[in-house]
Amino acid sequence: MATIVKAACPLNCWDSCGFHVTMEHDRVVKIEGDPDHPITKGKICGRGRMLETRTNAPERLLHPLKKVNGQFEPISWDQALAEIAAKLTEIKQKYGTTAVLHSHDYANNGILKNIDQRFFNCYGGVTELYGSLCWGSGIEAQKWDFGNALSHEPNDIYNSNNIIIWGRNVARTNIHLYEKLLEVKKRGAKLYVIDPLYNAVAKIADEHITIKPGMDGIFAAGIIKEILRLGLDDRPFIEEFTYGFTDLVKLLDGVSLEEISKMAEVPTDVMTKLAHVYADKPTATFMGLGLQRYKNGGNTIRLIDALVAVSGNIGIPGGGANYANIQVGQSFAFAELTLPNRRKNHRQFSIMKQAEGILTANDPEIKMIVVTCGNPLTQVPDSTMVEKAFSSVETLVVIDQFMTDTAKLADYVLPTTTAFEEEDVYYSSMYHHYVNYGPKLVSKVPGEAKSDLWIWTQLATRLGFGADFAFSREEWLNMTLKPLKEKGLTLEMLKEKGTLELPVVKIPWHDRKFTTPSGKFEFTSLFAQEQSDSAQVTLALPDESKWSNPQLAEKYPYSLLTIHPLRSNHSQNYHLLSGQIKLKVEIAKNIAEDLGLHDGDDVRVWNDRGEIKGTISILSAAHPNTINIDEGIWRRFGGPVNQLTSSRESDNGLGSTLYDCLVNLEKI
Ligand SMILES: Nc1nc2c(c(=O)[nH]1)N[C@H]1C(S)=C(S)[C@@H](COP(=O)(O)OP(=O)(O)OC[C@H]3O[C@@H](n4cnc5c(=O)[nH]c(N)nc54)[C@H](O)[C@@H]3O)O[C@H]1N2
Ligand SMILES: Nc1nc2c(c(=O)[nH]1)N[C@H]1C(S)=C(S)[C@@H](COP(=O)(O)OP(=O)(O)OC[C@H]3O[C@@H](n4cnc5c(=O)[nH]c(N)nc54)[C@H](O)[C@@H]3O)O[C@H]1N2
Ligand code: SF4
Ligand SMILES: [Mo]
Repeated sequence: MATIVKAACPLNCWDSCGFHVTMEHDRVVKIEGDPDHPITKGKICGRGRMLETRTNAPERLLHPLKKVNGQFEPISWDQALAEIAAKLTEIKQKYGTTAVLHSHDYANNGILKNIDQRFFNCYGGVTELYGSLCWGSGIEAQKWDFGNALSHEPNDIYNSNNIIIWGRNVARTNIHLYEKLLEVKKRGAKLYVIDPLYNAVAKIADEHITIKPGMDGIFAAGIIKEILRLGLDDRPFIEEFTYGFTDLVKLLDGVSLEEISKMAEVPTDVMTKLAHVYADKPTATFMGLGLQRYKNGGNTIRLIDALVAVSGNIGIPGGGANYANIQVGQSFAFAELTLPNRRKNHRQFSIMKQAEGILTANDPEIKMIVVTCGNPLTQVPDSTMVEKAFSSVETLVVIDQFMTDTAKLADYVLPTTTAFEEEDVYYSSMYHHYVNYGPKLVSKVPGEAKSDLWIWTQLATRLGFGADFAFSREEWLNMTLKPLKEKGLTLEMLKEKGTLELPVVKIPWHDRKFTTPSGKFEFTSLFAQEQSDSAQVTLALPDESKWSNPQLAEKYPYSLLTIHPLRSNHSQNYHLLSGQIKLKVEIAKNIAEDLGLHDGDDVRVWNDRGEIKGTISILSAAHPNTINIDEGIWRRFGGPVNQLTSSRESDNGLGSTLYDCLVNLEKI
């Protein structure tokens, strides 16, 4: 008999949806939205629904595997754990614990997925990754400007006169914001989309502004210039609650609107128009993560923040510089779970440059890599280098559900459970402020798959710190939810309702108490000044553009974006999609005209880092000289696109430059 149970989406996504899962004979048969979820209200996307396929897929990894003479052989858990534990012990004795690299990413938003960090801290501290391929530059930028990266609660959008969607592909990546946009538009709010691609949200906009990739900071500077020229700025806010305004004015005086227009490839009157839009308060700005994956990513977000500040749209209902909502993640006691003070040694590589780190590390060299919740062979930039690095170490251990490109390289592959096969609590610090409960729904998991938590507990026991892992799931969760309990929110309440509203600030900075060193919004960052000399916001450029590197732009005239796929969360679904998967190279109309290309033509896309082959699809309204190839595609389907991308870090060192990428293209 079928039953319907509440559960939650585990995927790394803005929306963090509530689910209704239909169960039959201990099997997940269907996934739908939970109509009672206050934000997601019964609507979910195809990636969520496909978790049923992921769970029941015949391609699931069923047994621990060991590579012997280049071939995988199934082995028992006992053997796998004993051999991995023995290696970890030997490495610790011979080289020290930092000879182990823990490579991880964001594949699953479960709180208990962080237990791997507890393991490595108790082991003694390994080489960890810092920064983020995803959102690192922008978060750091907002820390400098405001003191934290906070967003308005989703329903505050009903207070906005105007909404600017700035480089966020909401119809694809943040579907509940898209739903809200449809609603507020009906109520009369105006919608502006700034994006090089004419994506599905641009289609419903009152105006779509196409821009040269990577030029948004400069473009924001142009809008600020117009606001100031027209006297549309919020002078009382600037005078009382900001620091460093004269530095900003000096910066803007050094560049003309015409120069900005030429570089951003947007007409000057668009900047004038947007100056009026920002002054017609409240105007809400929703930044995406795409626009900060450039060398100048931090400065881009800082200039957009500055625009929101100068126009007086900070701390007011319906306004905001909405980028991430870090206060959601900050609601939990992660240090209790991960025990950072247990590590004795520590070394860090940036997540972007993990391959370089592996290849050049000495004292000690990297002897072992353990991959959890990540697929670096497809997702990390400069994949040729990543493959070289990951192939170079003595022992590579990958914990995954499927035989990914990364898993194929491994010496040991450990099969893990999917979301419905274990209990966890899911949250996302990207959009809304609700935390969801995910019960264990399937009692008999396929093959010998085990949860990540079980694997770490077993290894801890074998390495002599099992006592640090002697807790039940309930105890682990209570440990991490302790700060909520103090506010009257318990795990029992969460289990009962399926979701809980976190006690976070709904209109950030409404009290004008910024958590920067000056207590003000900082156009010039005192926090950054303490760390480096990059305190002042600048009109920084991407690394790969005709303005910053004309020779390169001559050789590689097209900007390559590699945005997130519609039907997969990154690399997670490609192998499960029906039909033949073809690598689609989407190109702006002018490229097709210049090169005489037509839909369906086969092309080669290349730069100094690598090449990719695929099939042309012409985008009639994309910004000239722009190309897109969706990211995440596996090697066997023609990927990964990261063969073309650069591992450089962004200006503030914490973000990627995945979209800061020039290429050339030819018909084959
Ligand atoms: N379907 C789907 N949804 C997802 C994911 C997925 O893989 N698939 N992944 C989830 C994750 S982890 C994340 S981080 C989010 C990301 O969510 P988004 O930020 O929405 O997604 P991205 O694909 O990173 O890029 C979004 C947009 O940025 C635009 N863009 C790129 N460069 C520039 C630029 O220089 N200027 C401007 N103005 N726009 C630019 C692109 O054209 C694209 O429309 O999505 C989440 N949701
Ligand atoms: N070119 C380009 N590259 C990009 C991006 C881009 O826009 N363009 N986007 C970047 C962004 S925003 C992000 S967030 C990263 C994402 O990068 P990743 O997090 O590495 O990508 P995913 O494909 O989501 O997941 C990686 C693997 O985790 C496995 N997995 C899923 N659940 C679990 C689990 O519970 N336990 C374990 N052990 N494994 C699990 C999946 O099967 C999958 O193989 O990619 C980045 N890379
Ligand atoms: S992937 Fe995102 S939108 Fe889709 S079901 Fe999961 S949380 Fe919701
Ligand atoms: Mo991401």
